[in-house]
Amino acid sequence: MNKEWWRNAIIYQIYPRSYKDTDGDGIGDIPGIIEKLDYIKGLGVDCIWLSPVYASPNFDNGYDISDYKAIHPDFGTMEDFDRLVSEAKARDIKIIMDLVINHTSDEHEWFKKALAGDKKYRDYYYFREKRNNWGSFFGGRTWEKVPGEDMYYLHLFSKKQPDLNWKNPDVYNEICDIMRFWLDKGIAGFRCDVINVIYKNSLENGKRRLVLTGLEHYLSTDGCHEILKRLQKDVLSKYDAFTVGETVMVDPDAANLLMGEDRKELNMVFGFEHMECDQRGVKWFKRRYSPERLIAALDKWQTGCEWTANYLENHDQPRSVSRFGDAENLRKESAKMLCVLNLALRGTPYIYQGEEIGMTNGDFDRMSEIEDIESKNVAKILKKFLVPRGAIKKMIKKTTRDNARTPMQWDHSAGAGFTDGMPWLKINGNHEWINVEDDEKNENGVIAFYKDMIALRKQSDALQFGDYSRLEAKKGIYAFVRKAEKETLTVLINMNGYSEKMPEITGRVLISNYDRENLEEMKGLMKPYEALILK
Ligand code: TEU
Repeated sequence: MNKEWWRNAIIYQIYPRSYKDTDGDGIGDIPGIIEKLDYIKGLGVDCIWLSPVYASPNFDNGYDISDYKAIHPDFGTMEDFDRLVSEAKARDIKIIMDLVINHTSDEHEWFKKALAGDKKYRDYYYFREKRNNWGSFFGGRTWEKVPGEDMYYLHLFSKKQPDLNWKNPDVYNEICDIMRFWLDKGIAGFRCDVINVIYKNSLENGKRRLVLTGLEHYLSTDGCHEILKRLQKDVLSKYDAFTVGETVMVDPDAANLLMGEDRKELNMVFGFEHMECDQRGVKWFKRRYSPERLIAALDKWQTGCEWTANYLENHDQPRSVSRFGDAENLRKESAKMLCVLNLALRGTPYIYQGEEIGMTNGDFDRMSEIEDIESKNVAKILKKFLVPRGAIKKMIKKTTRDNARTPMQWDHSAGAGFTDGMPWLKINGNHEWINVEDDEKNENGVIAFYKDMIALRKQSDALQFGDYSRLEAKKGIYAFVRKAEKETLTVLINMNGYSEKMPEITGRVLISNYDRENLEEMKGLMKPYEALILK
């Protein structure tokens, strides 16, 4: 295995809309990110993944791009972006951008021309007279009628996000050109949005499934592998650029085909199986979270893949403390435990903004406070099926992507230090006691723990590159060994919300979320959400 920079990098995801607003419009912006670069550097971050900052009508908050080479005015200007890259570089921080190429916005020039009847651009998308039965990722159907014509276009996501036709060589060339444009500006690579669904083999009807009928016609197709190889050869390799793919519905075998070192496609992928451990079929139908199921999914990927992209949060997922910990009574302990989990597994760790202070799910009271297009679509569908209002609200509140998108909590002031204006999404009331300023003052704060854990990881060969093997332990206790040539560390995590017997292990405590000096004081028991690393 080569030790490329991205293997031992700590990657921090920024959702720009919610990070830091400097002009009082209630929306985070690029100057805000620049302001916070020293903070980010201070955590020990090596690379920022920037969620979309491109021009967009924002129906899916930038994942619907109307101009790939322009910065959304909400976020600032191209000069601001260039300054961000150079200021980051001055601090030795790399930047990767979101590459959303399965679809464009319906307000993209290409689509507008296509709608106006321009043949060339019609072929950039999928226009058909007959619809198939495919289901959308956001619920409902995937074909939208073209006004005034007996014609429909395909959209796997919202109707504001028409799918690009990757069989068309012009589309390929356009995207190559866009990638070069940003790489020439000095970015280090891309996070590739839903990259394994871009190439549709056929538009035949799919086998009926509870969710995502049609999947077999576009999931990780040979055409997709082919495109990824070509992008690597024609563009990415020329810049030595890094890619992490967001890959839906893959298991480790499928993931390996997208990222194996010999495959020359992607460097790593985000899997979803561990994020699906608390759901039945679809994420809206939650089942009781069980640590064993989460551990099983993580272990499956750790053993099934040479390398993984590790994450417990992102802009699409509820907050991890609320989901896998106890946000009420043991918030800091759980946040620190999840930090150990995320950073001690083999692979590259991704930290989502706010995770480093243990931010919790949004405290939404009313459906009208929800902004997310997916949640709104799903609520509409549930209503059609006569699901009672209360039940809909409960489902949405638990699972909405807005849980992760509430503004970053910088301090306890009214605007949370995020904005002086009206925030675009409700600020969590708990910013009064969960915020960067207060946490940083506390030597037992979550941030301090993150810094320690990142520092520990950086000087440990075992944590950065070592092998992984799981140890036998009680239910809900995740015990594993990371072993490098000259170093062996044991990671012990009680993911239960209750005390549990600890496995028989000896060693010196390197880090502990309960401030343990040694193992003897534990008397064989691990406290709820207790995590340690031993040498
Ligand atoms: O997400 C793709 C995706 O399939 C899911 O994460 C999705 O958000 C949802 O949870 C399915 O139920 C990516 C982006 O991360 C997301 O923000 C975009 O909305 C989506 O692609 C479309 O570009």
